[in-house]
Amino acid sequence: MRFLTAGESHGKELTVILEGLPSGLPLLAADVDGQLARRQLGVGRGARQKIESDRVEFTAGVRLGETTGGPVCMRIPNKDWKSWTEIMAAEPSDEPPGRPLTLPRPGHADLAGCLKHGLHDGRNILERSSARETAARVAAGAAARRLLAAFGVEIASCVLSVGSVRAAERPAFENCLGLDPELPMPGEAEAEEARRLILEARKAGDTLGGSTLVIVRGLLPGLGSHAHWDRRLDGRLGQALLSIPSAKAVEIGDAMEASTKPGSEMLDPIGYEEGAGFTRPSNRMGGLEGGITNGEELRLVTIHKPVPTLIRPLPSTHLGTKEAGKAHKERSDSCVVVPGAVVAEAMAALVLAAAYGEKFGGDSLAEMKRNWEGYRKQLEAF
Ligand code: EPS
Repeated sequence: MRFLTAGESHGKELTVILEGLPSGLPLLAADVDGQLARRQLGVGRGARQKIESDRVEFTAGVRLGETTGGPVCMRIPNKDWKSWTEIMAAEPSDEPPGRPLTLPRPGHADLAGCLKHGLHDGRNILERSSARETAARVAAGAAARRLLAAFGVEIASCVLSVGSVRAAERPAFENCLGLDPELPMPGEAEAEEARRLILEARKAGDTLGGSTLVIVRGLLPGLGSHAHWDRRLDGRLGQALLSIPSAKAVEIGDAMEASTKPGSEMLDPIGYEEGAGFTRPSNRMGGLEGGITNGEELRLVTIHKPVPTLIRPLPSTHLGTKEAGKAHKERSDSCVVVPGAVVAEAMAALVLAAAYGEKFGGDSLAEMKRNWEGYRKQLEAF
């Protein structure tokens, strides 16, 4: 399974092509729109989300409510495009390009992208590196999660920290459900303090980062492989999560704490119960051992940096004149951990759906199900 996205933040639309879904998978626009709506929420979201109401249109690969087995193509129009038709036009113009970006934002792709492409106007870099692109990923992720749901796999997430405020503990799957979608952080006092910090940062023209937790339950043991570096599922999930624009680090299970304690305290003992099979009293390894799922919940923490577009910008240097100035200001979010959790869910879903495809193969959902049932019987008989 693979996907490609195209589209600029203020271009006409975002497009995603997802290839590798089996035929016969029920998939509705409503499945995708529900996830797109979640991505638009969050304390700290900026004015752009008031303009957009993201909806998907399938243009290929879905017929009469089911996947055909061909590539699924989805488009998400940018409503804001109507204010950018000249600046973002595909055809050349005699006018100088509008709204150039000449003072790169520290922390964004602007400077590195301009150096790489030999540009003194970073507009093209801003447009494509914008986190607007994550809407297309969430659309692809929604289809992936539909596939996983057919195999009893469920995904939830929450915000673990915002700036210096942390949730008192890392929650269980059930405790991620029913949290306030505007700030899904466990613990009322902590969530309230996080909200206060975000609003304070916004008022000060500043931004905040934080961390999010994705939990996946219902995964069978045996996905991924210990046999080669690029088949290890921890590495593949890490790459997927680290590709989220705000992500700067990923932690699997309680890896940070595990690194400070002896193995005798941090590894998860192996037990056995008739009927239930192998049991683990703890899950500090976060559901992955040796690059393979072990049947426990998958627990993935993503660390998100503060949004680089500051309303009170940091010093920067003009790309042309090299004169000192203040970094480019663009309408932006003051904190993206809430949508960041939704995007992390989508990226995890895409990797896991691919892993299900690899292990259970099949051109149709029915064929995949047969292979999955056969493997489940193998596990039961173990
Ligand atoms: C975003 C849309 C963007 C930004 C934001 C994410 O739209 P605009 O630039 O028109 O406000 O709000 O992008 C970033 C935070 C970033 O750093 O690129 C979206 O739809 O998620």
